[in-house]
Amino acid sequence: MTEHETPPAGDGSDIAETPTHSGFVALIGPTNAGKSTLLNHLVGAKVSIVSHKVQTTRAIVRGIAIHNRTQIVFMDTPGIFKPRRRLDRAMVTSAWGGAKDADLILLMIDSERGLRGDGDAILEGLQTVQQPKILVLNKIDQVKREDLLKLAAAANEKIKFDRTFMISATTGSGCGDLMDYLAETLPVGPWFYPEDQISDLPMRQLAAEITREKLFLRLHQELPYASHVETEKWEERKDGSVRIEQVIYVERDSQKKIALGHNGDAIKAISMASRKELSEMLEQPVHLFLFVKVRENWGDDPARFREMGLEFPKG
Ligand SMILES: Nc1nc2c(ncn2[C@@H]2O[C@H](COP(=O)(O)OP(=O)(O)OP(=O)(O)O)[C@@H](O)[C@H]2O)c(=O)[nH]1
Ligand SMILES: [Mg+2]
Repeated sequence: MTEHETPPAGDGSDIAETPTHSGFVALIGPTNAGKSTLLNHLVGAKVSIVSHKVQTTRAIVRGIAIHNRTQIVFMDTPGIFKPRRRLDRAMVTSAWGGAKDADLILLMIDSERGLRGDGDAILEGLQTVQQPKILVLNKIDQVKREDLLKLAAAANEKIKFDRTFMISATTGSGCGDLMDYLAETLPVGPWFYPEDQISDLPMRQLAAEITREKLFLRLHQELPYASHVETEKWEERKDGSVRIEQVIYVERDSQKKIALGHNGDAIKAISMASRKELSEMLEQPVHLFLFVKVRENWGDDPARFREMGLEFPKG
């Protein structure tokens, strides 16, 4: 552990005496609790996609923030729920895997929803997890204070949390205290990433995620869950623009029709929204080409799981 006592190389200024701190914080919780919203808020940029629908995040996304002298690597995980499909199982396994790799576990609960649904089962699952745990009650803009206190007491009865925070990931209320606590609590050690890095997601993958977010926002019922987006081509052009080609995989021809929409309306709207966000993010003009392909068994294809950064569950 000696390397944990040296400040990072090149840090020979007057503050070199103050040791740096660093560590991994896993954001876990039921789906739709607001984990990705919090990650983006704390990192100060969009690194993980957000939607009002459940099961938006599919694999672990790391977002990196610096607070005082501490580099905090947040691991946004897929929400934990009762899995049905192979993809569901891979998502839930990845979430618990994220918890195992962390220095500290942040359990996020939607205060409006409380422990109903998957909350109770997650608290039970956490009992065998060794790392220090904190409870974060989110969406406090939606509930009464007395209900929050009751919820905090009920959760703390089941698990020994080191601290409980009450926040709103959308307004930022309570997030400063949370960051102060994390910065103080994570161990002394060198930073894991360069100072200006905010995510470990390759740009091609983030671009595919941005399109998937637009698809989640625009399409309904089973379609978002039956689809998957990959970036196939990324071509920087001499004029400073970039040409990006992406494929939206769906499972059936009927879904392809819905994804395209009447006269191509749906795909046009998805493409426009995604292109707008991508060009803002990349700070360059983007030519985005979306293709919808039917691939009946993409949900059982190991290559698709690899592309998403998920282990392929056998059987
Ligand atoms: N009112 C309110 N809404 C919030 C807050 N935080 C998040 N939301 C909303 O909750 C919904 C779900 O947010 P996400 O960040 O996608 O939730 P998640 O936990 O990452 O969900 P999964 O990836 O599906 O597990 C979105 O519509 C957010 O805008 C909050 O503090 N207050
Ligand atoms: Mg999420």
